[in-house]
Amino acid sequence: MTNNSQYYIDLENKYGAHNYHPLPVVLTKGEGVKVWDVEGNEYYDFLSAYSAVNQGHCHPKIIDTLTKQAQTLTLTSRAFYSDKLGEFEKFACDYFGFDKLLPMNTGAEAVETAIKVCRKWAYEKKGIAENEAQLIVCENNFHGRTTTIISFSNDENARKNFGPYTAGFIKVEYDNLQALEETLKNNDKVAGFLVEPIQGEAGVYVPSSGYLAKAKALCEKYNVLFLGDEIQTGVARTGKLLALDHENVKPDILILGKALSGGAYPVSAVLTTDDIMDVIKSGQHGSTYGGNPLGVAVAMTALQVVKDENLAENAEELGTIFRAEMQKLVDQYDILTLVRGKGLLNALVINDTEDSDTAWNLCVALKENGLLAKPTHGNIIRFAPPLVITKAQLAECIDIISKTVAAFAK
Ligand code: IF1
Repeated sequence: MTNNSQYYIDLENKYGAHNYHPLPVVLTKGEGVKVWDVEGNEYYDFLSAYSAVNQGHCHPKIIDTLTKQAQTLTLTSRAFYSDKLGEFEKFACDYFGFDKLLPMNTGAEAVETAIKVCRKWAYEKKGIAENEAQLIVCENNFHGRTTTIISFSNDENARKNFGPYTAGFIKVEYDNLQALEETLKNNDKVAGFLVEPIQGEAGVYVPSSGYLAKAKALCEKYNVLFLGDEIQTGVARTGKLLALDHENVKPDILILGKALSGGAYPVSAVLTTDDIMDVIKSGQHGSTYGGNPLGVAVAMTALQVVKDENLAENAEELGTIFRAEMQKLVDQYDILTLVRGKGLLNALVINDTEDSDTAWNLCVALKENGLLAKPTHGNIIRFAPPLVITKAQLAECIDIISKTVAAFAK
């Protein structure tokens, strides 16, 4: 044990795979919107573990449920029933308005589950010939890291030298209804359309107003399932319970992860109708830890907290303030190009070439000033604090960002 950050960084460098490039900060404690490093420095967390910690770090109610359930029963496997899983399934189905739920652990697993359900539906309900189903996905998507999911990524870094790739995916441009309709019209083998309501990894790219609703209508027209990946956008992040709620779109298959369990334990899920979920029979899909009592107990409390603390409303209100304040900076400083986002999922686009390290350097400077954020593709900084942030705290954070940008612009 030491309070020297470099010691922990060196350990990870020596013994860990080098599959990440973290900011040089070593965290040891979190509470609400704040985290602390091993040297005792305090920071506002403006990443929220990529929107998994919407309810704030170590939320007392979530940790209380976690602790109690951990002392009672943690894992049964699905070989037996538990007194928690059915309660969670009912709770989440009522909460999001679906008939049935299939629990998994990570986001990527839930995406895989949705793809499997969709393909099986295509063969058994839509009548597509075996092995011929196609899924439409969007360019610059991010849905996870499994071999199948990276097969339909166009991020070379995520994809290269991991082949051979899984077949059966067609890429269309995001936010382009014409491209979507062309593909649907010319291909009767399409089973589903998999889409992020806001593209996170691509740089918090918000599609044109009406895109998602019209895409859903096109899916209905061509008898294709609409698969909404709300792993990052869901559970109040964008100012509504689901980002699709902004356009009153109900996906045929809803994919959730991350904040579904408030950062305390990995829980993901796929929700859909009785008719669609009906294609999955005994032995055809599952996971040892999926739906375990500890995870589902935590998820129920995490969802309850979102309602009790009006996190969607808070995200909507504070997000509007945040973007207005960032817009002032954009107007004032050449170093910033624009701000965009919804609710408390926002991004500042830095005015520099894609391969410059300006966004990275700004994040290092923000860290020195007490705020943690991470650059994403193409010189963009994502800002996504826990949704429990107060107006006063947000004002402090805007101050930190303003000062940092001002010092940088000199
Ligand atoms: C990493 C990004 C965020 C997701 C959507 C599925 C998954 C994710 C829409 C898979 C995961 C993460 C994972 C994370 C970085 C991150 C991310 F920058 F890559 F895009 F959040 F913005 N669908 N997103 O965003 O979920 O299997 O990870 O639980 O470290 O790779 P997972």
